[in-house]
Amino acid sequence: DGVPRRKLFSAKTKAIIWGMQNRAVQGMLDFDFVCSRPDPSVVAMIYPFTGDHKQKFYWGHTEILVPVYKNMADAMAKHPDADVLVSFASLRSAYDSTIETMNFPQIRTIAIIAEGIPENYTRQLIKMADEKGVTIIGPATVGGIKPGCFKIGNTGGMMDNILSSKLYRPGSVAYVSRSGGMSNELNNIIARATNGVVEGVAIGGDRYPGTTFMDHLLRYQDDPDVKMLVLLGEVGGVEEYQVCQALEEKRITKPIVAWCIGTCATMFTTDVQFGHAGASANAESETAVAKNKALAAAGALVPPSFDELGEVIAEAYENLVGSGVVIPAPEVPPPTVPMDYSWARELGLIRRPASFMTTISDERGQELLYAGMPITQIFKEDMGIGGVLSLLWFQRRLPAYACKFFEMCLMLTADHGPAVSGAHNTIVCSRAGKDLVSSLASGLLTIGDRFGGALDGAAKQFSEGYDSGLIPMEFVNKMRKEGRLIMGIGHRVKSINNPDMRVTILKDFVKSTFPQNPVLDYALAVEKITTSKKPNLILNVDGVIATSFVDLIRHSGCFGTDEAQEYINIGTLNGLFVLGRSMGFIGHYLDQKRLKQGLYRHPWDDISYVMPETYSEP
Ligand code: Q5B
Repeated sequence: DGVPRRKLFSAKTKAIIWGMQNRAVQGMLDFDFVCSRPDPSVVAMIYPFTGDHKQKFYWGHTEILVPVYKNMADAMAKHPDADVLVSFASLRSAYDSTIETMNFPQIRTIAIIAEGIPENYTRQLIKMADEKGVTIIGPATVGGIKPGCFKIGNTGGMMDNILSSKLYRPGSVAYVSRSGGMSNELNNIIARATNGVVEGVAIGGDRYPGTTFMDHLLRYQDDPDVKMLVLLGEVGGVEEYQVCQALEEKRITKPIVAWCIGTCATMFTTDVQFGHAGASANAESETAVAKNKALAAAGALVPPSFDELGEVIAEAYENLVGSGVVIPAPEVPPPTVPMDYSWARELGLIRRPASFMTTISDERGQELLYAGMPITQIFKEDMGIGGVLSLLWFQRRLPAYACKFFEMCLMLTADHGPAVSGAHNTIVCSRAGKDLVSSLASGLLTIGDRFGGALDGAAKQFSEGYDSGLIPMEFVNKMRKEGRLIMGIGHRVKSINNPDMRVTILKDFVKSTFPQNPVLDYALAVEKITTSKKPNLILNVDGVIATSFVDLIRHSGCFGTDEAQEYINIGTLNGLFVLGRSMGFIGHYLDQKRLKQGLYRHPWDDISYVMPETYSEP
C-alpha cells in the first residue's frame, strides 16, 4: 500500500500486563534497566480475580510498586500513555479479554501469549484488529524484543542470556520467526555474526497468527534503523511465498537471510505434524525444502542447512559494513542488574548461613522424608505412630518394643475423665464458645508439675537418686529434708487400695520386654516407702512412664549416655503426656459442642466468699 508501517516499540513504550505474571514483569523491568531506559515499561497490571492493589518489583537496586487493577477500564483510564498490552490470559479468557482490550483505542499493539485458542476465535480477533488498526503478536508466542527499548514478557530468556546476546542495545538485524524458542537461538546467532538484533518478533505457531511474516518484514523494510532481515520460517503454510513475491516485486529490498526449518520432514514416509499447530505440510509446496528453494530463487540468501545460517548472516552483514551501510558503534557496557538471590544461589555464586536448621523432616523433594525415611517406606513397613515418633523425636528407628512402648504411653494417657484440670479447662473453654484450637490450648496449658507434667521431673529425680547410689529410703528422706515433692509419686484418686490399671499395664509390659529396668525398679521401691505413709502416694502414671523411659533410653543400645541424658533434660518426656492427652482434650471439646452445652458458670454455693471483716475508707 506504500504507507510506511509504524514502529511498534520505542524506548518510551509503556505497557499494561494482563495476568499476575510477576516473574515475567520483573524480567521486563530488568531488561528495561539493563537497556538504560529512563523509566520502567510496565505501568500497570490487570488481574480480575483480586481487588485493586500494588505489587512490589525491583527497578535495579531499588524497589518500586506497580498498580494492579481489577478492571481493565480503570487501568486504561489511569495509564493513558500505555499503548501496548501483553496478555498472559489463559486460552479460555484470552478471547474475551482481547476483545475488551480492543475497545480501548489507546492500545495499538497486543501480544497474546496463550496457546490453544480455538482458530475461529483467533480469526475473529484478527478481523477486529484489522478493522481497528491494532497489531496483534501471537497467539502461542513468547512475543518479541526490541533491544534498548522493550521486551514482551519472557522473550530473550534470563538476564545472562540477554547480556550474552547483547540485547540491551540495538544492532542492525531484524528477524521474524514463528517459534519463541527459536527466536532465542536467533538472538544468539545474530549476536555472534553481526552487531546484533535491532528487533525480533516470534509470530507464534498457530495456523492463524495475529500478524504474519510479511507484516513484520514490511515494517522492518520501512524502518531506517533496520539494515538487514532474517526470516526463520518452518514447514507448513504458504506465508513464505508472499515473501518471495515481495522480493520479486522489490517491496523488500534489504538483504534477507531466510531458512525454513523442518527439512527433515522429507525423511519420513508419512506427513509429520511438528510441535506448532501450523507446522504440518498439507501439500508439496508447504514443505520446508520447497519453500527454501523458492526463497533462494526469489533472491533471499538461503544457507545450505540451518548449521550454516550464522555464516550466511555474517557474510551479508560484513558486506553491509564493507559498503558503509552499517557503521558498528563502540560497545558501551550495560548497567549491572542485581541478580535475584534465589538464582544466584542456584548457580552457586553466593552462600548465606541458614537461619534455621532441621534434622527431622524434609518436604522439598519428590517425597516427604521423616528423618531421611520416605513416607512410602514408613507405610510399607507399617511402622505405626510409635515408629513415626521414633523418627521425628529421636531421628532414628528404635526397636519394636520401644515403638510399642510409645504407643502404649499415648493410649494410656489419652484421657482420664472430665474432672482432671486439663479436661475441665477444655470443657469450660469450649462452653464459652471458643474454637477447637483455643479449647485444646486452654487444656494443654494446665499441664505442669502437679498435673500430667511431672514426667521430666520424675525422670531426673529418680535417675539422680539411683545414679548417686542412695537407697530408696535415703532418697525419700533427702527429698523430705529438702522440702521437695517426689515427682511421679501421688495421685488424687488412685491409691494402693484403688490401683491405677494404667500403671499396672505399663509396668508389666516394661518388665517383660525391656532389656533392663533398674530405674523403674528403684521407683517401685520408693513407692513401697511412700505408700506405707499414705496409701495415695503411689508411683503414678507420670512416674511409671518417666522411669521406664529412662531405662529404655539408657539400655536400648540406641543412644549414648550423654545423649540419653540430654533427651531427659530437654523435656522429651512431658511431650508424651501432651501428645497423648491432646486426644482426650479434643474429644472433650467435640463432646461439649455435640451436646450443645451452654456457657459454664461456677455455682455460688461451691465458692467460699471470704471478705475482709472491716471496710475502711481510703
Ligand atoms: N505428698 C498428685 O496430691 C498430687 C507427694 C507427697 C512426697 C509427693 C501430689 C503431687 C507430685 C507431682 C505428680 C502427677 C498433686 C500426678 C496426673 C495425671 C492424672 C491426674 C488425675 C491424669 C496429689 C498430701 C500429703 C502431704 C504431701 C504428701 C503428696 N505428694 N510427698 N512426694 N509426690 N505429686 N503429679 O493428693 O505430711 O500431709 O503435709 O504433687 O506426680 O497428674 O487423674 O487426676 O491422668 O489425668 O492433693 O493421673 O501427689 O496430696 O498435696 O494434699 O499432699 O502427701 O506433702 O503431706 P494430693 P497433697 P503432709 S498424675
